[in-house]
Amino acid sequence: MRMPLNAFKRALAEGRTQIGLFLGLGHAWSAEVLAGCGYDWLLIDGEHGPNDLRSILAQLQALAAHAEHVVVRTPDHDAARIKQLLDGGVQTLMVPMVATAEQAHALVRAMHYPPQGVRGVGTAMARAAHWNGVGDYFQHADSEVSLIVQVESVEGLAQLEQIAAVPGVDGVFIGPADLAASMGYLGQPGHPEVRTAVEQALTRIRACGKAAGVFTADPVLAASYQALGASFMLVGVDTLLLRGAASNLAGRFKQGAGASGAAY
Ligand code: 3PY
Ligand code: MG
Repeated sequence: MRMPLNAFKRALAEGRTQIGLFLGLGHAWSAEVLAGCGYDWLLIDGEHGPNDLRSILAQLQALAAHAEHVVVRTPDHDAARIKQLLDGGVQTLMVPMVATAEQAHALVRAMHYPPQGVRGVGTAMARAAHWNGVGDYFQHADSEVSLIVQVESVEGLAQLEQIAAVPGVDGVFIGPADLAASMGYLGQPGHPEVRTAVEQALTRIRACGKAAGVFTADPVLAASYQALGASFMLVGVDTLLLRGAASNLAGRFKQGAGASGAAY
């Protein structure tokens, strides 16, 4: 048995556009429903979504037969949790709240085996290695993992070039909601100053030669971010799609129904 290649990592390196969807419902069933809809990647959200290791594993299993690349967003920077997710078969991690190059270096170390990193060895228990069934696992494990760091604070923007330059960081993803909060505009990710900061950040990331990513549920904004060089985007959230569709249906029959809420 051979180690699967990380097609998403290659797409980011080659600048091929990757359109993705947030999975926040936290269940294998809904994750499987969303497979085959046409997205290039699906993000299982362990930061805000109601997920633990077992629910993430169940979603990975449900999505294994499908073409979408599955990325998992961690709740934090914990190296032990990162080890469990990699052992569970996640190849690409998105890590929130990265504000310094030191943090990015520590995350890269957590994802790599010694001597480059500090990832512990436990392939007998690892789905990623098909429980020692992948003969060449150690040859390829380090090169097939991929790290996306989220920069989403004023502090992080100040160190953007240094963060993007860290070897092992494959992409930098701007989080407009947290960035807005950090800039003093809590709940206003579409505020003109936040939008300008996002646009400048995307251009700066591209100038560093790294893949630039961002979330927006607004297709017009998504197109303008793409024009600025964003190559991987999250363009929607499963919870909001469900709520929006359900609210709109009710609105066709009942007055006062139909509002689907904010985009994120
Ligand atoms: C944010 O907007 O803060 C996110 O983390 C996702 O886009
Ligand atoms: Mg965020």
